[in-house]
Amino acid sequence: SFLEAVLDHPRFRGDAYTTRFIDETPELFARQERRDRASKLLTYIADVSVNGHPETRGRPRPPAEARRPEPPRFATEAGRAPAREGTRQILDRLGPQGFAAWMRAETRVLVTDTTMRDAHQSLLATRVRTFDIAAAAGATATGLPELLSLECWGGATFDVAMRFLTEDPWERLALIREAAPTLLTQMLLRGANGVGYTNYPDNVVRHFVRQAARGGMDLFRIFDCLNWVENMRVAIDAVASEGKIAEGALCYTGDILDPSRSKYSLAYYVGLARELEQAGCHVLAIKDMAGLLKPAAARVLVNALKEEVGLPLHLHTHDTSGIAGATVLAAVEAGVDAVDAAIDAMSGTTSQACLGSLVEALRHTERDSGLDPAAIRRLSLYWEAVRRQYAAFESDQRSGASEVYLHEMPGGQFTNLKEQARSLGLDRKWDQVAQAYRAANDLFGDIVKVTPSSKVVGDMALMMVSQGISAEEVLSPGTEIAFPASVVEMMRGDLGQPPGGWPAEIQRRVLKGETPSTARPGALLPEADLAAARLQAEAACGRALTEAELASYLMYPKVFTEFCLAARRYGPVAVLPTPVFLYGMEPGDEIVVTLERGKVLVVRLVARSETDEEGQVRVFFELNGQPRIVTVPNRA
Ligand code: BTN
Ligand code: 3PY
Ligand code: ZN
Repeated sequence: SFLEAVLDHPRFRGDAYTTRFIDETPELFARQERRDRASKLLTYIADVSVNGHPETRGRPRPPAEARRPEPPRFATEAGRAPAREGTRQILDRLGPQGFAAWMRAETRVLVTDTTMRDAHQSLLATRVRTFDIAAAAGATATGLPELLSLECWGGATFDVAMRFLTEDPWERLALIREAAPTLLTQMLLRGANGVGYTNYPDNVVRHFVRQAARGGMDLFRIFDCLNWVENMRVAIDAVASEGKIAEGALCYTGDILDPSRSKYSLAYYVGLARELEQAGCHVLAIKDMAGLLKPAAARVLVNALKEEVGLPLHLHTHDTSGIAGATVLAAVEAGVDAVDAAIDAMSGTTSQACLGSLVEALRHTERDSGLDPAAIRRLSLYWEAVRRQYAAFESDQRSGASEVYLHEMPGGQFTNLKEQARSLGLDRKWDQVAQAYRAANDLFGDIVKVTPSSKVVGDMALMMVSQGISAEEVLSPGTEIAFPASVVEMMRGDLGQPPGGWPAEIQRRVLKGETPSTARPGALLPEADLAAARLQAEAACGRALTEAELASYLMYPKVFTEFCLAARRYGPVAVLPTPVFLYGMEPGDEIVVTLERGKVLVVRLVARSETDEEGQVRVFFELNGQPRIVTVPNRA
């Protein structure tokens, strides 16, 4: 045992024992730490094997004969040497401004692979785990060395990792960074909302950006959910001062070719792009989060932005309507510098356009991406097998949906809201929810809908349908309405200002006499006291925290604290293969778990007992050949 090892240690048995014993014999304590981690993981495996995982209960299961995902090995098998210089090295060499000039000078179209962030956020409720992402990162970097970037972090992945996957987003970033040293990493940052759903104090945003940059993030796509540049400046400046790439995004809504949607005209977007350039962005993104940009409009928009703005242009769109491939190709013809796509098996519908098909479509043309279609196919086989393991999180959206032009829901929200409507018993009223979503948008004055403003519109739509309230009734003085809290906050000015301000009538109805603010919320919020927050967080978690962990706590105090406590109980569950994490093991199953490089556990589940009178189940394991018994409650 640990104690015996300590007592037997020559330093302890001799008289040389001092209080520095722990510091001077770290190997003993490291071994104990590993033993603790192994015991905790056995507890987790026993628990999930007996009780299942709360996230998959009652959901479809992957087929029993599912193939184990194996990332392709390019360097050894295909004779491709790992690239020595990729976009990461170009950024290090040239800095962000030089990098932007390099982007503009490239003839080929540059491509971002969104598989590790937006694709699974939009298709699988953001549930893809570090285990599967980190295993793909190295293979993607070697198989597709010509990529511009890996979008792999931020957006909803940050809180979902802690909240539902019991894993640390910072650890994910570190593993990706290590596995893909030649490619730019890319994240989605919601401006003053950071990776959360509400405006944070300026120093919280700055602290977060600094930790992300130091943790290996290179390219920050920054947007504001109302296209209010004022609310993006703190984030843009923070990224620039870390020497990283600030990509300012204009969120595309409406239809520039539709004269009746004049609020979101070509002139509006060109003006916004100029503001972003003035604000110091290095790259400009068209962020078409709902997939509303039609091919003809893409041609016009890209032409105008390339003409009027000096920044390289990066297009992001979604395939919700089924037409994203045409939009991307139109943008490429019009001279867009970079585009987003997802590996084939993770593309289509609410996700991005299909990477392999776009690469093929541009092959042997002037703007050939240089990416290898065979490598994409092999990576896609990996992702196909990964995706199958997440069957519990698939939506029932199997086809293109032109209804998106009606409601304009972002890719990540569409299937999510459908699920939410189902849980409220409104599944047969989906069409009404879609109509109400549009009506709510119009009540708010026709706004950009993207996290978190899209959530507010969704809350309002669900309220209208579940209570049977029409748009006319919302505005009628005769109806007393309890508006969702998120609606009250938005009308108060807590998310910032939309172009032209909030419509006075709905604002009055919602605020019931309270005075709204037009100030930048970050200018009103007091700076967070970081030292005090650290003390609080460390007391709640019972251990010292890194600066990055403090950044998690500042944005998500409750979620982070619960994650810390769950991790203390269950150990580093991120190292478990996904089927084991989600469903546990059956008697006879054996897995090999890598705790850290060179530290491997062989775990065999031998048998489990019946539930005893106390409601406990004993689970019999072999851990590296040694018998271990874990007792867990049967909660069923
Ligand atoms: C957390 O508290 O954040 C994580 C909760 C994990 C609960 C585990 S998952 C496997 C097992 N089955 C349950 O129903 N609960 C535990
Ligand atoms: C997010 O904010 O997570 C988004 O994906 C917005 O499109
Ligand atoms: Zn998106």
